[in-house]
Amino acid sequence: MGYDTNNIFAKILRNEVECTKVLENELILAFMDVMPQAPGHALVIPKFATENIFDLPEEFMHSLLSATKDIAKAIKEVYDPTGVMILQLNGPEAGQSVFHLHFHIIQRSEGLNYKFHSKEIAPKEELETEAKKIIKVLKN
Ligand code: DGP
Repeated sequence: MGYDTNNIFAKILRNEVECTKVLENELILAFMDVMPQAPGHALVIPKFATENIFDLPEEFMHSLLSATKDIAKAIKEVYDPTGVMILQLNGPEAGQSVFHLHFHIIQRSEGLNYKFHSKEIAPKEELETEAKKIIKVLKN
């Protein structure tokens, strides 16, 4: 089974489904996870149709990792967590649920009310509030 062009992130890339963007260039898009495990939970995806990291062309690697690092740094600055987790899942057995390659960036701190993976949809206003904080730091 190949890449499903109707997966939700493909629809986001085609502007058929809304998302709360934090960063975009010609190679990548970063936006808030609609089911955040912690405030500021962001996703970075390549503008290339691939389910997983194995089929990603080299030319996307730098942008993808660079954007992931910039957002991780912004999350560190905004929330001052003791840790930042970067997750990338390949295949259902690894827990992947959306089959377009993505990196999760999630703050971690002891005592933080950390939610389960893909469980609870956050209100749009909440995602926008957190996105604004991250965008402000990214722009500095
Ligand atoms: P994974 O299990 O690594 O494939 O995680 C997919 C993530 O995508 C999960 O944390 C929830 C998030 N997600 C699912 N549907 C949508 C959506 O429509 N919009 C956004 N922004 N995130 C989504």
